Amino acid sequence: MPLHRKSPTTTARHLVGLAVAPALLALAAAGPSAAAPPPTAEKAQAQAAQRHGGADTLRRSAPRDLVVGTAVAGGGHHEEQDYADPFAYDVEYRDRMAAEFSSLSPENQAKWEYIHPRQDFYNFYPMDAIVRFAQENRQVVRGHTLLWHSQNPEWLEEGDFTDEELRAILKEHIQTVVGRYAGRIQQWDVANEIVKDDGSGLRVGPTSEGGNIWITRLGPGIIADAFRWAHEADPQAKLFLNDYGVESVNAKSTAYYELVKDLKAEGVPVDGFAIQGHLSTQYGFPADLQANLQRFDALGLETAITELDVRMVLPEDGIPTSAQQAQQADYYRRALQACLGVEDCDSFTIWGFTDKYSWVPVFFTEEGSATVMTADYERKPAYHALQSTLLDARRGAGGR
Ligand code: 9MR
Repeated sequence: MPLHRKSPTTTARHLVGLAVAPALLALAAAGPSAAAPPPTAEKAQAQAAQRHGGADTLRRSAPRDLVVGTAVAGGGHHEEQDYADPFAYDVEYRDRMAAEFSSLSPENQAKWEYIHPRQDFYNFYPMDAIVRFAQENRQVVRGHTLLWHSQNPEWLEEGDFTDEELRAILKEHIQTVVGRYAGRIQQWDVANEIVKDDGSGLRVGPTSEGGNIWITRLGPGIIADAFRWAHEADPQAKLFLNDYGVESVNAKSTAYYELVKDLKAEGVPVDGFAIQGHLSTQYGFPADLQANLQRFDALGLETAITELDVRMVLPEDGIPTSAQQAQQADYYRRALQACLGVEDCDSFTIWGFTDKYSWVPVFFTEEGSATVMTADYERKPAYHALQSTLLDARRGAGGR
């Protein structure tokens, strides 16, 4: 499969079509030392790049029309671990994140329970810090997430609200959060994981059983409203549906395919379909990933890989064998190739880049080693697989 991306003509069209802060995207692609950053950021960048491999990074290896992202560790499972908030306190982590990536996704910091912990109070501090860091380091940001069944605050789930009140609460939240970061977010995961795992329909049901409170109480029309409100609050941001288990052409991804067609037919401002990509080497690689992305691309949507990691069942000593490492590298490479092979797949994000902070061992007791760097930031074969694939694409595309 040629790893090349688009002809110069389509690229130009494509970039023009990117209403989302094109200046931001160009800067992110150019890397940390492009243009003139503020002096302090420039100095910090240079030092970080010096310490961690200079130009030898993922963002510097990528074709210019692809951003390479990571989740920014903080909140969620991190709060139960024996370390301080990684993003706030781990300097080496921050340096490497600046040097390696051109896109950042708040892992938990923009979820309802963090950013809106009480009905009358928003805690913007952690998300503000991420957005500021991204600006200083010439990175774009993916917002995550606005309408989800999980990580909602107690006041919301336990509250005694009428349907009308709930609708007003969602609208106010979206307008407030999206509005606050307007112009500074490249893509928003507006609706996250809204389809049932078996693809049989939307997540309607009690919240205790994974039901989506918004869709259950307000009906499926609330999805279109959420996209409309987000678009009003930030017309530049690209608005996405995002889910796991939709890597292949299967019942769940097909449910999204049908949903997107309906939303587009109604004129709803949905711009993209994102595949999370939480993979495990104990299952086969989803060989039809590119074909699946392609069918959404053919509907006129942007696509993205938003949360890639590749976990594995570890041997007793906890150290992956070289065969396991090679298999993991192969999965990372193929996931990236699938995105590179689809014209409007412009955003490729891994869900954390070091095992030091990965969510995987916390949620899957037997599995681990899911990211591209060890806990000591050593680059694994998976890192090199990503880097060489990016470089191939860059060269194949005439230096883009
Ligand atoms: O990585 C996140 C972890 O820190 C949280 O504890 C967890 C709680 O559900 O959510 C993790 O992130 C999820 C993401 O928001 C949506 N897709 C699945 C991710 C992994 O569970």
